[in-house]
Amino acid sequence: MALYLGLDSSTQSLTAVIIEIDRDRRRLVLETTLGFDEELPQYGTRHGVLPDPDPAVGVSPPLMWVDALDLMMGRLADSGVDVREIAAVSGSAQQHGSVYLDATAGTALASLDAGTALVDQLRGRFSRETSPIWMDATTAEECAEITAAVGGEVQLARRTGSRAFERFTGPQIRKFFKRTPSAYQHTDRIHLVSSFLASLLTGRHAPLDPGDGSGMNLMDLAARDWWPRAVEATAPGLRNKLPVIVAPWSRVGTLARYWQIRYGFPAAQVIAWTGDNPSSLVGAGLVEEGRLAISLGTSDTVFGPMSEPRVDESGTGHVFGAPTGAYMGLTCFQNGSLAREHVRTALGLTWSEFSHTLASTPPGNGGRVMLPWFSPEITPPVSTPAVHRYGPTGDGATDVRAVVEAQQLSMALHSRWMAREVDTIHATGGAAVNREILQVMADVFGTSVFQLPAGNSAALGAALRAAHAHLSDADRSLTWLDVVAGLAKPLAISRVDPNPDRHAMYRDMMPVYAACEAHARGCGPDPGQWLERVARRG
Ligand code: XUL
Repeated sequence: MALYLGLDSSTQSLTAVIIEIDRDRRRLVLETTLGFDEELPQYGTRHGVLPDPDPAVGVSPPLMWVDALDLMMGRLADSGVDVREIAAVSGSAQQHGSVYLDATAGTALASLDAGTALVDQLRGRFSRETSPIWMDATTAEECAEITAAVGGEVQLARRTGSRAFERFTGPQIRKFFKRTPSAYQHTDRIHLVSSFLASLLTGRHAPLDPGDGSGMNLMDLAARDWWPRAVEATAPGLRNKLPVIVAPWSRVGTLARYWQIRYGFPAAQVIAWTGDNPSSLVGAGLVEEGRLAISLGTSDTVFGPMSEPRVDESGTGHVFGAPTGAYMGLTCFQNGSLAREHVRTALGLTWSEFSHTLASTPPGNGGRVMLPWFSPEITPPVSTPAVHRYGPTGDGATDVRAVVEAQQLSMALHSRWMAREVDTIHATGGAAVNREILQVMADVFGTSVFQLPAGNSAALGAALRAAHAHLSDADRSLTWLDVVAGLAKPLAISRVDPNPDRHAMYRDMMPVYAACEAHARGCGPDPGQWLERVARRG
């Protein structure tokens, strides 16, 4: 029997998935999640983020991720699963977030003492106590400076896969260097959350993979290595503080003696960690072009595999490296689950009442549109949070439909740059269990939508990537399709088909929705007359 462990450190929680892959057996053995706010309240986070009066600030305590990893590994050892059978481990983490370590951290990692909690051995070794994460939108100035220094937006997007984004690691590093030069000077290593957690597993500074590396505005997408011009434009001496970039299937070490002695894990191989979205690509079974995945998590993301990088020069989306060695396109929306939750709690509804309300309101919402920008939005770029409403006044029920329709219309509109015919969508993330939301998705996109068997496709993807790397050693002909078969296949019974009339209605509504977005952002006329037409049709 061979077991593979996948971990995913997301904004709000840490999930572990263990799978078994044998010649004639493949199964999900265990999936378990640890919520940061609930299980580690001493860090004072809300939804995994430190509260701040400025909605543009998004930072988390890196020690909380250390504590969570230790807690989770202990929990796995006590779960009844024979962890000694784990052959390989990999993981993923929220993208773009960065961890700043001083020069003592390398020695601490190399000499971890199994008798002392991990968190006590890492405390005091950070040159920056908090980590900026993907929800941070405070680096507009640094984005402009880096863009200008490398020769403009188009050049930056062509080279790195994305124009400058405020949450991307390069602009965040630049801001740290400008605001606190001595703390920057004192920084020996800057990790992504993914390579930081891999370092804790192996007991030495881990490299990072091109999938997560391409979310930094620092990596040359084609060369899969640092782009010197962007690195120099970001901060002095940065090259020496960055990890090396390795192929996504690389072994970056074995589980350190800390994990072996403290919890009884074997010296399993540790495979390079990546970002949650690249890992989800594998966990959603999307190892070849032709299908899209939509993840409904803290962020909502639309993504799909690309055999060749088709960079979005309009500046909406990103091209990242994929775990298969190819590429992936992605568009990210910040107002995902927290916006849905905002509407639900404001109305005092349970999730099942939320679904029921969605099902009982008319598609098109009688010409009501809401732009649910409860926090700053990434797509389209909105720096000051505000909820905009258009069309007739509604009640609570119309708000439920409005938030879901706006999210789906926005995803369909802003993923067009990926220029693909979509015939099937694989839905993942917490809200993918909600069939009423999947129905709106199917109707807006005009395609069938399937739900995936594992709740957390990033953690499942990590386990599958660990298996791929380990099994490829013995069988060089092993394909990615062989690896994901049976485990990352959508559930046939979960299929939701689009209704042709409703799809036609949403197609007509799309330009009206786009006009509302443009008006709310101060770059378009009042869409009132078009909304009246939608209302009459509904
Ligand atoms: C992707 C992004 C988010 C985070 C969330 O670009 O910013 O999806 O990865 O974990």
